[in-house]
Amino acid sequence: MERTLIIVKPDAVQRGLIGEIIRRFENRGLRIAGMKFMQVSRDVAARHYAEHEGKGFYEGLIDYITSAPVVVMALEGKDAIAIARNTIGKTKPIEAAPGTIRGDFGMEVGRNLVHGSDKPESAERELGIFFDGSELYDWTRDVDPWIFEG
Ligand code: D4T
Repeated sequence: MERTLIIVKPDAVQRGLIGEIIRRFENRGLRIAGMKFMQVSRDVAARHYAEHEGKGFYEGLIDYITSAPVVVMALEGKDAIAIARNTIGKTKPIEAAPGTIRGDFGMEVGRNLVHGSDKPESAERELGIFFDGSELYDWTRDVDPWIFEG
């Protein structure tokens, strides 16, 4: 089982899309291991987006992610990182396929609704930024054998 860090970004929260976005991940089969509603501080945003520091879009990115509350989630499942990424769609909504979150609700890269970790090392690092170990739960669902082969 793999875990990934998902952020329902400020634009999605403002647009009333929290439920719609969680529904898509739940429908896919991903299991929620942790979830909270919070406002991201500039310090936390800088840690999360450290790899982009110095890029032209960096300041706008920090302004955007700190502009209003977000929902952060730890989702788990086999290949959870890749599964979540293709549920979200390509970074630029113009390239995102219809049926993906960004392909169905997004127009601009700077308002792309959702974040999902891109690889296992990123997931581990990002989960550590947003969650204490005690906020992540090991549990199973009765339906899991009907979603995961074993
Ligand atoms: P996030 O991290 O928000 O899930 O986006 P991605 O993982 O899909 O894409 P990323 O790390 O390459 O970009 C992080 C963040 O920066 C914004 N961005 C990116 C932007 O405003 N302009 C750009 O040209 C790029 C590449 C959008 C997502």
